[in-house]
Amino acid sequence: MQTRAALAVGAGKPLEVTTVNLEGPKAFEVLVEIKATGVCHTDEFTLSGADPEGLFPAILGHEGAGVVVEVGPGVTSLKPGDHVIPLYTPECRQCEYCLNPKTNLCQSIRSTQGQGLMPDGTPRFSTLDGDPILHYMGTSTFSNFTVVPEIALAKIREDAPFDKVCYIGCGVTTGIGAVINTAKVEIGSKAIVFGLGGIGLNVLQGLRLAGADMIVGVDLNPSKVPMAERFGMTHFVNPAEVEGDLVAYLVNLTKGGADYTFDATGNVKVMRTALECAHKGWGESIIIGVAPAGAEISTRPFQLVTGRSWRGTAFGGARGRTDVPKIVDWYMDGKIEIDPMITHTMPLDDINKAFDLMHAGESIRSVVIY
Ligand code: NAD
Ligand code: DAO
Ligand code: ZN
Repeated sequence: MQTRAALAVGAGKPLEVTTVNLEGPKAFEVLVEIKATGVCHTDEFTLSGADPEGLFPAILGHEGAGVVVEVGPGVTSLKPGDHVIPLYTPECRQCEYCLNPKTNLCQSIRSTQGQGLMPDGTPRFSTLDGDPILHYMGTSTFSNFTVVPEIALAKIREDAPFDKVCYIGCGVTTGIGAVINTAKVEIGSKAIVFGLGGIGLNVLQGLRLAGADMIVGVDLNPSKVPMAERFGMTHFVNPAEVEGDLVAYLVNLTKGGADYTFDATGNVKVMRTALECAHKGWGESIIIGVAPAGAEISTRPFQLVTGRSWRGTAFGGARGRTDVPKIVDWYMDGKIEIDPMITHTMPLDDINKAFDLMHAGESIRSVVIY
């Protein structure tokens, strides 16, 4: 078949909205009509050329929602008409990783996914001239139709609006999951969230859901405050306005340090601050932000000797086929909010505007509606 898609032709170049060829699903694969997709910083990271693993030409996009059109041989868990969210972290339920309750990093299709290929080692997309086009994060949601492995699709309820729940495909699950699955925050905790963007806001609402008492937000941009308060922030700190040492200020504010801190900036200096303002003896600091290629974190080892721990999380520690449908239910039941964070929507033809809005700091999430 043919489908409209936004093609990433090379690093630093705008996406080209065009028609491409798409082969049907092979064994254990599913053809999905994408109805809506968020545009995330990770797409921008790859498109900009900053991602050392970025491959071109490719169809980017990893935050989508849509409907199953056709299933390949051997597919048993999905049928045409099912509503789904593609998962860049699959859940095969069989590999060594899936069988270990300590991780969500299913490895069963990791190597081909990283090469922009389907699990059989070939792409399904090609140009109208027949040249191969690579997949991205196993999802390629910047195409109206895409082929995804069965193990990388979460089946969701049919009354959930695609243009909102697509955000659960990355940002919502990453932020809330970091609190619930990774940190396992207890009722009454004190927490500090560094970075109040699309991920940090979801950490805030995860903390509110978990019953944290004190939720401190830290951001250099004070325009983030109204939205952050709406999502549960109880105190705001702008590092640019703190005189003296930021760690000492935050330790004082939290009366000894926070039980949990979260980095949602991707800045390694911020990650150090986050670790060091966690409470002596038990404080945990969770790294969510993805740092630039080659960047390294550092602290004095005594920070860890004295009981702080440093951890990280991918996709909020969520096992997508199991957890994503539950998060969709939380949204539909009013336990979490998504709508205010979707600040802009646009048709596929205007997808480059989503990147412009992101660069200008004007959007939290832009969503392309097909
Ligand atoms: P964003 O740009 O929307 O938000 C980042 C926020 O950090 C902004 O509000 C900015 O003002 C603030 N900030 C920047 N430097 C700061 C500093 N020195 N001190 C305090 N605040 C500062 O980005 P986002 O979409 O929220 O993503 C945040 C990070 O999470 C990115 O690095 C992204 O790649 C990463 N991410 C990780 C995962 C995962 O699974 N681990 C998933 C998605 C995104
Ligand atoms: O299993 O080795 C692996 C790779 C897991 C990838 C996890 C990616 C998490 C962060 C990327 C940002 C997602 C939008
Ligand atoms: Zn697995």
